[in-house]
Order: sequence, then structure tokens, then C-alpha cells
Amino acid sequence: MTMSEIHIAGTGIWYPDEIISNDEIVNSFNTYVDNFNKDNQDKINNGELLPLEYSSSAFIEKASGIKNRRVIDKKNILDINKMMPCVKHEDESRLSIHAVAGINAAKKAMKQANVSASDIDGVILGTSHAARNYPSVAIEIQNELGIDGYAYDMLVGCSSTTFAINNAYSDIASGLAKNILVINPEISTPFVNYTKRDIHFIFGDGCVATIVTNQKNSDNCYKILDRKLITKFSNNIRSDWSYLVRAADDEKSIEDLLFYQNGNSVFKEVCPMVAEFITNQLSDNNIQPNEISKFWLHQANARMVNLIVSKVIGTDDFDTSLAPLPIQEFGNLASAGSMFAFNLHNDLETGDKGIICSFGAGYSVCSIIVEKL
Ligand code: CO8
Repeated sequence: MTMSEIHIAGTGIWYPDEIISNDEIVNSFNTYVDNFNKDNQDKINNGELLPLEYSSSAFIEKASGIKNRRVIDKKNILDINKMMPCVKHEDESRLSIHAVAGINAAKKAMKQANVSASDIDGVILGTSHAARNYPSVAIEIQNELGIDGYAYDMLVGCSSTTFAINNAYSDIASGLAKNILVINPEISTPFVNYTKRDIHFIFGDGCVATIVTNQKNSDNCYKILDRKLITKFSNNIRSDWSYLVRAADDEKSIEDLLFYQNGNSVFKEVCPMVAEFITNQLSDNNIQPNEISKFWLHQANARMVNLIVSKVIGTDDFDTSLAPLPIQEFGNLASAGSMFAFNLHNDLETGDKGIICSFGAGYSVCSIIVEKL
């Protein structure tokens, strides 16, 4: 079997109904700031504490491109006495929150790819945060959808989606499977510290599913031309939450264990790294940058997307449709962002080429060149 026979034949997305605008998230945050500064006035006055500073919608839109985000629980996120969504513990009496989102997206992807449960040989679920330790959510979804074969979960931060597609490709190329369902739920808001002004605006909740196959049953097939992956260790995006928390005997609060990042360093280090990575990949495949009709890039920051594309094509004068920005309406969807962009903007003509590329925690980068059949 050659590389040219494996396709992305269908995708599906799920996202919550509830929307939080920049003004709403800023209003909640700034009320928290007022209360915090008032409650701690003495400590602030005698220099023990620094006052918290306001957030602003103008900063958020300028720094990130985000206007709105979709979330699983708007009311409790905006409630300054809670500042997090309310969820239930994982429990054997009901489907996991990741499974519900995953099944929803998977059904749409299967319909678009024209495959049924009996056609699927494996389910690979990639996400930034495991819903629980075991059993794998992928196996739960496999069971719900009535799929035979194998299923497993994997974690690669913001590259979980593309790394999972890559695994699916390898399994198909090796002859292990014909059709694989890749599912990427990213329910990030429970892990966001809404009291931190540099983080509170970034993430939304969503899920994408993709059918990777060596069949051609769909009229919206994209042939995978090339895959390229790299990882390089960095502490700039980190979360130390783990099963070890219960037994750890040194001091860390739950807040200390949540997602945190040095966003500015990530921006400065990752943009050139990804631009060079894509440029080399195109050159290795004898493809000119101007032959790429669509850049479906990781949705962490609109400025990052535009900067990377401009470095690859050699100009910042390009039509905004070249690099879709679902981040504007959905926020950062962790690993689901690049395939969300693909799902929403993939009306290419036969022979047109595009690039799906994730980058994020790890650092991890995976770039996939595709061609519309
Ligand atoms: N309102 C007003 N001012 C603010 C705010 C705010 N909300 N936030 C920060 N500021 C201030 C800062 O304090 C700073 O002030 P000063 O200059 O006085 O120090 C000033 O604004 C500028 O701050 P920055 O330099 O930090 O601003 P940037 O222009 O760098 O923008 C971003 C910040 C938007 C975070 C930007 O750096 C960015 O997007 N970087 C890329 C980050 C990235 O790609 N991260 C990957 C994350 S996703 C991932 O990998 C997977 C993680 C898994 C999911 C986790 C789910 C919880």
C-alpha cells in the first residue's frame, strides 16, 4: 500500500450552545478584581499584596483574535463566586462528558464519510486532558457506537488531534485497519483559572471527529500526501495535575496544578519553529507554498496563525480565507482547533492542496499535507 491511498473522508464537530462574549467574561473578571482588591485593601496598602488589574475586551481581541467562546456552563463560569463550570464526577452510571461530545461529533463524521459502525476497525481518542484514568473513553465510545476492533486514548496536548490522525494513518498503512474513527473532545473550561487575567479569556469547549480510511466512499475525500511530526521539551505550557496529587506530600494548591503558560515565550518560540517546519515539509514534497489553498492551523491565537502563514508564503498580504480563524467564535479549542478549521472551511476543488498543522504543549507539532480528490 502506498501513502497516496489513505484519506480523510469525513469530519464532524460538536460544540455547546452557550456563548460567552469578551464583554461578558471581562465583566465577570473585573467584578472579581474589584471584590478581591476591596477584601485585601489593607494588605495592598501595606505592600504585602499587589492589587489585581482589570482585563479588557479590546486587549483580548487584539492579543488573541478571540471574540466569543462556546462553553458547557456559562452561568457558573461567569458567577464570581464559582468561576468554573459545574460538572459531575465521572461515574459508571452515565456516559462520560467526553463520550457524549465524542459520540455527537463521531456520528456526523461517519455520515459525511459514508461509513457505518461495522466498517470501523478502531477508535483513537486524542485529547489534552483525560476525563478519567480508565477505562479509556475511546472504548466507552466504541461500545456505545457498536464498533468492533480496538480503541484507546492518547494525550499529546494541543497536538493530540493530528497525532491521533497520524496513528490512524500508520495503522491503515501497516494493514492493521481500513477505517479508523479519530475523536478529539476538548472540554477545557473546567481546567481554566478564571481568576487569572492572562488566561481567563482563552479557552472554549468543543469536539471534532475524523474518519481516516483507505476507502473512497465519500464525495468529500482528502488524500493524505505527507505527515511530519516533531516534539521538543518545554515547560512553557504546563499542568502538573495527576493521580500523584493524592499522595504528594509537598505543598501545591489545586490552582497551582491547573493549566498555565508563558504565552509570550510560546508565541516567540513556536511561530518560527512551525513556519520553518512547514516550509521544510513543503520543500521535501516539492510543493511550492503558493500551491497551498488552505492553512488549517492550530487555533491558539489569530496573530500566530497569520504570522506563520506569512512566513511560509513570504508575504503578509493574503486573503483571510487562506487561513481560517474559528478561534474568533469558538476560542482556543486545544487540539481540536485545526480540524475544527478544516471541518468549517474545506470546500476545495479537486487537486487543491491544504495543510493541517497543530502546535502546542510539549512542545509538539504535527503537519499533514492533504489534496482534495
Ligand atoms: N487584559 C488586559 N491586559 C492583559 C490581559 C488581559 N486579559 N492579560 C495580560 N495582559 C497584560 C499583561 O499583563 C502584559 O502587561 P505588561 O506589558 O504590563 O507586563 C500585557 O498585557 C501584554 O501581555 P502578554 O505579553 O502576555 O500578551 P501577548 O501579546 O503575548 O498575548 C497571549 C497573550 C494571547 C496569551 C499570547 O501570548 C498567546 O496567545 N500566546 C500563544 C499561546 C499558545 O499558543 N499557547 C498554546 C496553548 S494551548 C495548548 O497548547 C494546549 C493546552 C491544553 C489546553 C488547556 C486547557 C485549560
